[in-house]
Order: sequence, then structure tokens, then C-alpha cells
Amino acid sequence: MALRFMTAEEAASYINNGDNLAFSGFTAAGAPKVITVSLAEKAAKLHAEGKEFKVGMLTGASTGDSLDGVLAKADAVKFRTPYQSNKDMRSSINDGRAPYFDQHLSHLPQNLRYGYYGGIKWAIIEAADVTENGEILLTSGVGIAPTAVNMAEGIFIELNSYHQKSLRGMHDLYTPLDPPYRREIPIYKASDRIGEQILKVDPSKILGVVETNHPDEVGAFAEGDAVTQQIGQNVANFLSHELKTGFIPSSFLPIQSGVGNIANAVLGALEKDKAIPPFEMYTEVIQDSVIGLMESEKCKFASGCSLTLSKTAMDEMYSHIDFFHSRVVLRPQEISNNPEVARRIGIIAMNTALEADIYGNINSTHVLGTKMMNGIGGSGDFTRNAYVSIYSCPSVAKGGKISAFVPMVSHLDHSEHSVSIIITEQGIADLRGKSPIERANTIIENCVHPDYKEQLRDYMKICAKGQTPHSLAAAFGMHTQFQESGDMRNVDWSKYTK
Ligand code: 0RQ
Repeated sequence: MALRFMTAEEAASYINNGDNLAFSGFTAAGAPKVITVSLAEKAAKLHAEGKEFKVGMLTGASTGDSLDGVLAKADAVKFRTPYQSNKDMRSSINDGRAPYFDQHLSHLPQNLRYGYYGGIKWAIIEAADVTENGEILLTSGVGIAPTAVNMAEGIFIELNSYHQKSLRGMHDLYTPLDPPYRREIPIYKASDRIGEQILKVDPSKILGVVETNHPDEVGAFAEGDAVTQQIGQNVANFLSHELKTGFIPSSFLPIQSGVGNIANAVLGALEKDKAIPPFEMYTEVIQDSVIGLMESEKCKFASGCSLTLSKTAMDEMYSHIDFFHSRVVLRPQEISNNPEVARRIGIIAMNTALEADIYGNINSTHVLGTKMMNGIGGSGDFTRNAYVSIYSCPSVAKGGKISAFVPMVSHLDHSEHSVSIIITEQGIADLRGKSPIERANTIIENCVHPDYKEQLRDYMKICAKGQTPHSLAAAFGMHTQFQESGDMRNVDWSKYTK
């Protein structure tokens, strides 16, 4: 069956109010970039005519401005899941215009197949190649694409000539059977391949192909400052100490690393640390720093869901693609983030907290307990199942007016039971084998900023006795003071004891 080439406007003309759309990609890597822009224009036009137009948005994770940004600005969101990090989408979510539900990234494809969110009308998939017999070569991110094309009634392809056909062989596409037929996922090391290189679909489902030429909308990372560098160094020190004590086997274990400036600084510090041997990564996002780690042979292999690379790094990869073919595999998010595999291969999970409490509970998603930042992403997939789970963050935010450490987290993403280590620029808190009170003392002495140490020690003194001491009246005293005065410092705990 001949492929039908069309414009982005024509593809958008098929999409109706209320349709559920599933998109390829993971982060801005491999996400559609042009049909979505035409769709937002269509939404704006219909809204100007007083007509309703909103679509359900199912993505792999965050996307670029040409997807999340334009549809949020056009107020065209019926619902949105999972992780996002676009400023316009974040505003729409937090002011109630875009209904959003967050979830573990590994759960989304199976939740779709279980039918929890209804059907998928259209899958919009970015491809480096597509054939008349329905073979699709994905680009830099896989995300939910295999499940999306299987479930969708119709498929639009964005054939992006920026991405090269030499990517063929880097993807490993595997969809588990659903219960009660599911079997073990036969991955025993990061480099195991278990699936297909190419996505195969019924060609009659491909309604149209839109040709594009756009690099992924991935921004470059900021150079780490002294605080992020120190966090990175502390993580490297912790890991080399674990090697010395034998807690981590001398052959080392696969690393999972979150995204962002801190994650970048951590990887940079691991590269420099001679005590840490070359390692493999079993992670979700392969970011710029991983390319450097591979070139220096510090990272021997990376299994991920996306190549979330700046244009410079992606161009670099394309110019040495043979080198990377033997070192990278891209998997669907339910496999790259699979809890079964993470537990089996024993990953070292390294993620970032917005806020932690003195007992080791982590808030990764909600600013002051109410405003959504990005979402839980894959952090929970890995944290809960890791060999050792590390959370790091700067000890303070907003010039010291916010302490990352509070008596009780204002929102809970990762509980004390899943978090082994907390690291800030101040130091390292090893929480393993410690009671809640011992954990609190360790966190306060080793990780909390000096401006807040005494304040948190004083909080402990006003707590009711118990396994996990708290003053329920004062537990959010630092947050409420910040809301009133814009600063968490110098809370007067005595007002809660009267
Ligand atoms: O805001 O830039 O306006 O000052 O939060 O903080 O320190 O730059 O950290 O870029 O590494 O992001 C948790 C959001 C950290 C990210 C989070 C403010 C701070 C700054 C960002 P400004 P930093 P990072 C892989 C795994 C969840 C998902 C995850 C994340 C901004 O790592 O989304 O781990 N993680 N996924 O000032 C108010 C606090 C604050 C605060 C920091 N306590 N209160 N604001 N900030 N702490 C990814 C995927 O799954 C795809």
C-alpha cells in the first residue's frame, strides 16, 4: 500500500475534539514536532469561533515546546499524563486548565493496554524511516510508541530527515504479554537485547506521512556551580567508599541517573574518580554527559529509553555512529524502567529530591506541597527496586530561604522505606539500618545547611515521643512561615507548644 504524504495541517484536520492522542518519544527526544503545531493552530481557530477543542495527551515523558508548549498555550488539553517539564504546560496544570495525572513511567504502557484511560484514536510517531509494508524506524526516543501504534485506530508519521537511518539497530522493542500470561523479562545485563529493531504495524493504519527536518528540542545543560559540583563529588566519594567496604561488588553495578543539572554533575564526578571502575548504565535518559563518558570509555554500555541530546551531542553521535551502535540500546519505557530488571541486575539509583524530611521521605514533584514541578518520572521505578537508592539535592533553595530538609515532606513521592542514602553539598547521610530517630540525627548533622541545623534539632525537642517523633501542629511550621514571610529560617517553635 503506497504511503500517503500530506501536510501537517491535513493530518491535524483528521483530529477531532475529545480524541485521545498518543505520541512517540521520551523527553523531547523523538517527540512529534509539526502535526502538534498545526493541531494547536486548529484549536486556537476553533476556540476563536466559540467551539470546544481539547485532546487527551499520552506521551512517553516530557516533550518539546512544539508539543506540550503549543497545546498548553492553545488550551487544548483534555487530560495530560505522565511526566512533563514545559513551562506553559506546568502553568496550565497548576492553574487548573490542564487536568493532569502523574504516574510511574514504567506503568503507563501497561495501564494503556489494561484500558484504564480509554482507547487511543491517533498515534503520532516520529520516524527516521517508514516503508509501505508498515515498518517504522523510530528516532531518538522510544517511550510508549510500541503500545501506542498497536492500540491506535490510526497512525500519523512525522518522517524527520534530521534523524538518520543509521539509527537502525539501536532500538530493542519488546512488549510484555499482559497478566495472566506475562513471563519474566529476559534481561540479565544492561546490554542484553530481547526484541525487534523495527516497529511493525498494519500498513492500512498509517493514514498519512508528514515530512519534517527538525533536531530534537533538547536544551543544553548549565555548567554546574560549586554546589552541584560538590554534590557530584560527594556521590562519587560515597560510591568509591562502598566499593572499598565491599558493599558494592568490585566489578561495580549498573548505574541509573536522573536528569537535570545535579545528575549531570554527578556523572561528571564519576568520570573523574579513578577509584570507580568503568561501568554500565541501565537508565531511562541518556544525556549529553553520557556521550562523553562513553568516549572516555568510563561508561561501557548504556541501556535507555532516549538519547536526550543537545544538537551538538546528537551530531557528534551521528558522526561516529558505529562506535555508539555497540554501546547503546534504546528500549520502550516499560523495559528501560522495568522494576523486575532493576531489582535483578542490582542498579545504583541516583535521583534528585526537591524536598526531603528528617526521616528520609522524599518529595520530588510538588513545590511547597501544591504546585506540580515536573512529575515523578522514572524515579520511583528505580528507587523502589534499587540495590542502593541515592537521593541528592542542594541543602537549600532560593538563596537559602527554603531548606530542602523539613520536619515532614509537604508531598510524598518516595517513602523512607525506599531511600537508602541522602547526599547534599554538606555531606552524606547513610540511612541503612537506622531507626527513624537515628536517621533524623544523621540527616541533620550530615546534610542540612548550617542555617537550619539548630532549627531542626529544636523541632525534634518539641516532638511527641514515638517511633517517629512529630509535633503534628508544627510539622509544616517551616512551610507556613515561608508562605507568610518568604523565608523558612528562624521558626519560633515555642508558638506550637503553648
Ligand atoms: O528553581 O531554577 O527557578 O531556581 O526547583 O532545582 O536544584 O536546579 O534541580 O534541575 O536537578 O531538578 C527534582 C525538579 C530537580 C528534577 C527536580 C527549585 C530550584 C529550581 C530545580 P529555579 P535544581 P534539577 C529522570 C528521573 C523528578 C523526576 C525524576 C525532577 C528548581 O530532578 O523533576 O527524578 N525529578 N526523574 O530553586 C521550592 C524546594 C525546592 C525548589 C528546588 N524545596 N522548594 N523550590 N527548588 N528545591 C527523569 C525522567 O523521568 C524523564
